[in-house]
Amino acid sequence: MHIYYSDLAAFNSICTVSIFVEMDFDAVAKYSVLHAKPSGLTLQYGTAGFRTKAENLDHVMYRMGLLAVLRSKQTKSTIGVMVTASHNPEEDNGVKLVDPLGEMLAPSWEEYATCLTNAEEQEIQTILSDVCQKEAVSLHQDAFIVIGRDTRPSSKKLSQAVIDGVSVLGGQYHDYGLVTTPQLHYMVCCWNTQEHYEKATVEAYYQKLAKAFVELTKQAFSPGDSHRSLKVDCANGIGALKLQEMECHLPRELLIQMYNNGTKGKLNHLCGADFVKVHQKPPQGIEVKPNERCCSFDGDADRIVYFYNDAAGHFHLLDGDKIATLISTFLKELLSKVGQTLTMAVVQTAYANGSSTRYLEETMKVPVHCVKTGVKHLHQKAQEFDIGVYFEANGHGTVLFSKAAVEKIRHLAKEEKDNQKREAAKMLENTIDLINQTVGDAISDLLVIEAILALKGFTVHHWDAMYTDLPNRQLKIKVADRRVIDTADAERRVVAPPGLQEKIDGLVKKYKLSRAFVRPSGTEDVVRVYAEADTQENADTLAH
Ligand code: 16G
Ligand code: MG
Repeated sequence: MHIYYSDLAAFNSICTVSIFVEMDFDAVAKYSVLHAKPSGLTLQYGTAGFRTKAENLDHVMYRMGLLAVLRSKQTKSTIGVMVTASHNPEEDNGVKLVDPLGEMLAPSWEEYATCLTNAEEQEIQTILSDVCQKEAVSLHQDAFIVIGRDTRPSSKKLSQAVIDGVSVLGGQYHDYGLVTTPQLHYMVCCWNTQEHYEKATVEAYYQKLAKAFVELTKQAFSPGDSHRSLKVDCANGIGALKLQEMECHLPRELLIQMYNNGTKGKLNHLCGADFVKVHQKPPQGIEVKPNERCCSFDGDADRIVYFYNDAAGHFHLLDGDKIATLISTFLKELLSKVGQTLTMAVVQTAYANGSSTRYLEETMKVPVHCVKTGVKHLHQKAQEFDIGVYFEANGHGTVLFSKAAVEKIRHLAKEEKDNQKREAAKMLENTIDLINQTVGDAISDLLVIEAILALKGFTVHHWDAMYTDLPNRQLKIKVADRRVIDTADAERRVVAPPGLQEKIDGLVKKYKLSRAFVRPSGTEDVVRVYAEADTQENADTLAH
């Protein structure tokens, strides 16, 4: 692994011998001018970091480079900076910081990020000093930052601005260049927990996943079997490049055909997981034959949804809820074979289809918890269990295994005398190795899902038939100030403005199997509406 120093780092060592002891504010100021903030612009570190038009982000990137160095010094760990705007249009971009174990940035630091981003140039110094003081950042401590970016035309230049910020504070860095968001999260975790994870290279990531996939599916594929083929819509994004690299390591029994690989279409335009989920139809650029299993990644490959058209030409979506159900059913079956009483739960948000919740609780007898929208909330809740399966309906999710559960499973996979139990434990062990536990990962999730379907001998139709989604509708509405809406109970109830919840309750009562909520978006200046009911017509009317 090489560590790169930019010319700025060299500049620092010449200009300020004392860089590791105190901040070189002259250099910070000099480079702040080169990464000037457009006047009057205010941004907020939201659910998934900063996101806006790429042309307004140069100063944000530079300042996030600065902040990443302080966070790295404070945590005495490697910190990640990912340049991406996920499923947003190509003209947008964004950035988020990744904390030591590959998780989202701590909330108090989100506030510093917002404050630093909106500061005028002459205030930067004070804010940096304040953060150091409040968080007891030791400037003597070394800082190491890993950086990644998606395929947007603006990403390369913006990640250079991050590097400027890192270097001006004397931080060292490694630029992974083009990677998926979950790959960068995984790399951060590798750097900080080297005894548990493989080497912090993208190649090692492929090898680890491929090995686990081959081991897990050993019994599923027999020689002479026909291929299991899967069509993947890569949203014209980074997922195409990285899935292609992954594919070289996979067994030939799994035939992956990639579409929207970025050579023709525009990123996220009429394709990708968000498009498919929101519009409930197949993406452009892919020919969907009846009953063919297809899936869509989003622009930075941290979400995946499956879909197919049935023989009558009807579109079927298998979203994050269906994925959570498939995975948790599989895990529960293995756990009962192993004969272990490990706690397992599924974590969802208010967007989870009512049918999925009912199926999990009533048929599968798996406890379900509902939390606020946003990966960090799901991740946190899932950590409370030996096995926490979390998915947002939009297709972002993963499975977390507690340290104790991993140890127990690995021990059984080696030492258990009963053949059947040992084999089940081995399958659990391979599932642990196949899943990216740092964050939702489209490539890793795809492999987990394909392995389970192959092992169960399931077609996409079998999987879909586990339960039937209630018809639902999502709308977004522009209002003067979305912040007047305040919610409680994991966003399922409105507490302000007064009277609104009563009105919603009154409407919901008019329909069967109905449910509805409104919440202010954390990523766009809109209010979101969700409604479900017994028929599509009723769900639509209720939402409107
Ligand atoms: C972000 C979140 C996603 C959430 C979505 C909600 C992360 C990494 N991503 O994309 O989890 O579902 O925002 O957006 O946290 P909204 O608040 O605009 O509905
Ligand atoms: Mg994404």
